[in-house]
Amino acid sequence: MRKIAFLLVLAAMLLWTSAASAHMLWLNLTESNSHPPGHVLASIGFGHALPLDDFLVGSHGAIKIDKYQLVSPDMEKQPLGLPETTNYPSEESPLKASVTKGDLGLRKITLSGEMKKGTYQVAAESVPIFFTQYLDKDNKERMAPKSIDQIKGISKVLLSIKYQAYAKTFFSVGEWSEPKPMGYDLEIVPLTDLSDVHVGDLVDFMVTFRGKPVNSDGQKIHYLTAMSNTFGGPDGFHLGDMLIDGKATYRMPAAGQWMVNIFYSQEVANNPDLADLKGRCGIVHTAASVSFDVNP
Ligand SMILES: [Cu+2]
Repeated sequence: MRKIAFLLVLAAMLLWTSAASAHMLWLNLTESNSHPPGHVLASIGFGHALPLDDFLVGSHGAIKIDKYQLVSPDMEKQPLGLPETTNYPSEESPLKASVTKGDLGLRKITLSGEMKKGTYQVAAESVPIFFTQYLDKDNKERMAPKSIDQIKGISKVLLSIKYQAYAKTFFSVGEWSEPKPMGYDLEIVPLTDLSDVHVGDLVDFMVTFRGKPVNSDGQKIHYLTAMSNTFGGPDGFHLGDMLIDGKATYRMPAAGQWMVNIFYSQEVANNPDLADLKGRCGIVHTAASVSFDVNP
């Protein structure tokens, strides 16, 4: 039953009318230095509004986390434990509001003097999902959370999608070092020290798909968007920079938590880079985000 509910919200989520209605996946990080050597708290954000919007499985969208990790400057990985996606029943209250328990991957990472200096990444990636809408042998419309090659008796494929999302955030111990790519299909790497960004500073990002810089050309324009809970977010808009040779730049206009995000969609047909997905799906939707703080 839970699986069916998950699939229904997934189907709803995939019927995006625009990227603005799509749910984003991101990571939150707060640093606490009151008790040296300090700690950080990490959590997973999902939905539309920073820092926390909704649970990972809800009535408006759903995502399953595959990996949630702390990564050292030299790419040693420590699993943080997957968030529970149990759908706890809502408790009705006499206040006419219902209360639901949940888990957004809240983790405390206590620092120590023996840690390697440099930039640590907190990274999450979703379970890749296939979704196919098709006509069966009797021309009846059906949906399945599978790739085309896993379904028997298709007479016509109406829509077939692969979807995956990646999210990263960073903190530095001692000093910032340029974070290495995680090796994700869609990867955003900051080219600027994100541990000390102030209003008015320029920040640069490199965006790659399967290792190649994402470019805008005569066929397609790709944007990296940026939004904050202090700028754009509350009014429902974001800043956007067109990706040229993978690069996007912003001059940060306000202090607060910021998230850069990209939704990257490609057709599998005639794309030699996606040859491994041929016969499995028609469209690949991939999302990636990086979140960071801007100081006044
Ligand atoms: Cu929503």
